[in-house]
Amino acid sequence: EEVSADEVLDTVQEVAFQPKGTKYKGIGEGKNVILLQVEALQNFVIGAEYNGQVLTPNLNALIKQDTLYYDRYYTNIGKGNTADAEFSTLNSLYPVIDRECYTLYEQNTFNGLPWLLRDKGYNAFVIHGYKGEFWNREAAYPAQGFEDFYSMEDMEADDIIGLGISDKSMFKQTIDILKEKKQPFFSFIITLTSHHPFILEEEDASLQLKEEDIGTKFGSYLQTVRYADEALGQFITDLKTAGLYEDTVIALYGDHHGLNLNMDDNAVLMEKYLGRTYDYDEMLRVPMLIHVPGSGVTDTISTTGGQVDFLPTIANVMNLEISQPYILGQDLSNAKDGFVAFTAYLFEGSFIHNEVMFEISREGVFEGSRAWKIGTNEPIDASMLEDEYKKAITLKKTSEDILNQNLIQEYLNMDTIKSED
Ligand code: GP9
Repeated sequence: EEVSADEVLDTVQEVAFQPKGTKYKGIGEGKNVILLQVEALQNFVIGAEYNGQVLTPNLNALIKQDTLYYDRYYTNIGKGNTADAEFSTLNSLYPVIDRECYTLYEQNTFNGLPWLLRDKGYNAFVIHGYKGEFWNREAAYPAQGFEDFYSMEDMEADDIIGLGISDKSMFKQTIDILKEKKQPFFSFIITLTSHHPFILEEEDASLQLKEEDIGTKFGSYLQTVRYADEALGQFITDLKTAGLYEDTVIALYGDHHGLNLNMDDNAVLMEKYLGRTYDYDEMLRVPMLIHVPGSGVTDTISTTGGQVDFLPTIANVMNLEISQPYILGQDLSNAKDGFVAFTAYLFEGSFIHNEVMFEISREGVFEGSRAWKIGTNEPIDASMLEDEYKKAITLKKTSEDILNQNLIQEYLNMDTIKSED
């Protein structure tokens, strides 16, 4: 049965209120925005070494200066993997498990990050080195607010790795595109090379793998992460050379896991590497950072959050006003209580609340669920967490109501009528 728009709004205000506070508000205001979604980038590689080598030297350097680094950030994708990571990030809504949101809600009205920046005079476009039609991106991007989409068909396919154009070539071509753009711009860039099954030619692979890791998904994954990090490092250097760096906010996050704990020998190899059980909290944890050159602001923010929180978080940094109420995430720079609900890889009702992870039973019912403390894997009595479980279900259900009834459109229309009166 359909819930009324008022009821949905009441629920949103009950379960997803915005924190008060103005920390880091407007520190990036007016600058260009480059948003990088990095394929399969998990958080455990950040600041880490493997076999005596630093895995992500360029990301580490970026985090050290002028960067807000959110280190308890999780992917909350649905069926649409990479595309749902985009969708949730741009709109602060939860995806669904039936199909990618870009197809299900292609015709809906949205008012996410591209629209908010366009309201401020930005030009918003996407760059991605794979087929434009994949995940229905080409068709879905106009409603998302993007004015242009540079896909594989629009770029030079001069260096192909795996599915499409290599990150190094894509970034090189991106510089040429950015140089031509009127500023301020919002460039959403989706990388590709660290895509499963993580295959690189020998000349592109610069890590020295241990004998026992050669040919494993774990070892190959690390190789492609290192490649993506090198591509990113070169991109930042090239932005500086092009005179585009100083006036550009660079935000970055991972879309989803690379190493599924239920596949290959990932669980065993990751446990060996991490020195503790590789569980869902680590598998679903991705880095997120907002780099504001010249801001003098460097901080690690450990409030739990997910892609659903990105929009309010960047809106605070860029001083953007979100004028419609259907926002299910919160500004992580000012929030104290962090919560994220999961849709894929775990059954609905699973969540992380601050330092506790809850996994609903494999039958999808509350009884028989498990919970543990993040970081130590110490078991926690899951039967105590029914309220949070209900909140996870409500958040998911509310997102579906908003999307199925196209409520953002209804709200924006109402608003236009009001202002015309
Ligand atoms: C393809 C890329 C990968 O365009 O974004 O998507 P995935 O298979 O990871 O969902």
